[in-house]
Amino acid sequence: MSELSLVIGNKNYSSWSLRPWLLLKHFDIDFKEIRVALYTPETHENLAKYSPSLKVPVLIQTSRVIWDSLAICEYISESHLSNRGWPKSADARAIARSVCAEMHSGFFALRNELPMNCRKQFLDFEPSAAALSEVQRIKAIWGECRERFGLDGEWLCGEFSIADCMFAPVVIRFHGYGIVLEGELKAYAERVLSHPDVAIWIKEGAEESEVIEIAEV
Ligand SMILES: N[C@@H](CCC(=O)N[C@@H](CS)C(=O)NCC(=O)O)C(=O)O
Repeated sequence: MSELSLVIGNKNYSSWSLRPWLLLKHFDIDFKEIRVALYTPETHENLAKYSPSLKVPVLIQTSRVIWDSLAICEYISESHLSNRGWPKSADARAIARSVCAEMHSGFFALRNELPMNCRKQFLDFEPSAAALSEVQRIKAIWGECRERFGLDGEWLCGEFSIADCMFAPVVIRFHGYGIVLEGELKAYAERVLSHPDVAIWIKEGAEESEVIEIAEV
């Protein structure tokens, strides 16, 4: 039996759940997936069984409970990867940590206006000025990371890292809402979308039947 369980929400909508799930999958770490459907009459009661914050994701390792996506990614990197969740070089590690923290604590317009929705493809979506300026900032982050660390590998900070997990749901959003990317940024987004585990998440999300009205645009 797997010693780790990851509690996640609906794959179609739960962008925070995708982040640690992808880290575990990419590094082939065995875990049990526990799914709690969000925004149903039973959600509160079901989340209360696992999650001190009443949110997903939550990682459970025997009696230890770790909640919040970034804390879970940090924990997995330390406990199961000898810190390989972060880039090797101190420079890349510093940037990876900074962009992950920026993602985790910001981009509210993007999150509100372009919620992750694996089954949707918008053709004429027009983000607000606030969301557009966040899109520009994300493009700048990706561009700078690829320029600085491109020689070390094909991911944001060279080798695949927590930074790619933190931005994977953003790639799905950009794809779904028709945000145009060019050159290296387009190539990066395509790489993320064709990551086998991301592709599985999107497929399974799109196959879910629940509709969460507040997350629909
Ligand atoms: N800061 C948290 C955010 C977690 C979060 O907002 N999760 C959403 C799903 S993506 C949730 O559990 N929503 C249920 C609710 O608010 O009732 C993290 O990084 O894990």
